[in-house]
Amino acid sequence: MALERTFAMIKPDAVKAGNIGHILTMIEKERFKIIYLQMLKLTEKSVRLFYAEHVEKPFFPSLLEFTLSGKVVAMVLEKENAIEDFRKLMGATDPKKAAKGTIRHTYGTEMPANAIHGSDSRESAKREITIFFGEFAAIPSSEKRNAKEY
Ligand code: DGI
Repeated sequence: MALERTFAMIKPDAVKAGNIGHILTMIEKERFKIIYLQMLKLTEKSVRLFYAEHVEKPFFPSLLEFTLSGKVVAMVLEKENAIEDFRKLMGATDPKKAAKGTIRHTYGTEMPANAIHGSDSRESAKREITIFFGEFAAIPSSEKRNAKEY
């Protein structure tokens, strides 16, 4: 199976609770390679772009406030089948419904504070990686002649 990249983001609830290290450990234990990583505070404009599909939803104001409430850790992860495997490692959107052993079950609390984001398709992975790290970052190492990213 081909290498694939996904976009992941540790959300402000997990950053504030001191769980960056624990979450990175779970990610690395599952053999995802961290290709890019940046800690930053989002702006309202970037949240509206990132969550474009949700801006009209009733929960968007609370999602916006939550996402702006502190720093996040944005990452590009690489692995075979990365997108689907990372969704499994995250667990269901609502931490109360997420399976045991998943990141959201372990570190999420109550919606929208679910600790982690992960792209839900190839198309969204490319879009989200490009927003944070540029188009080059979305291309897997196996498709690059000179992969010097890690
Ligand atoms: O891809 P996911 O993060 O699992 O889920 P999503 O793309 O449907 O929603 C994006 C985020 O918006 C999600 O991580 C938490 C928040 N959210 C989604 N549905 C609800 C919600 N927040 C509240 N308060 N209520 C919702 O129904």
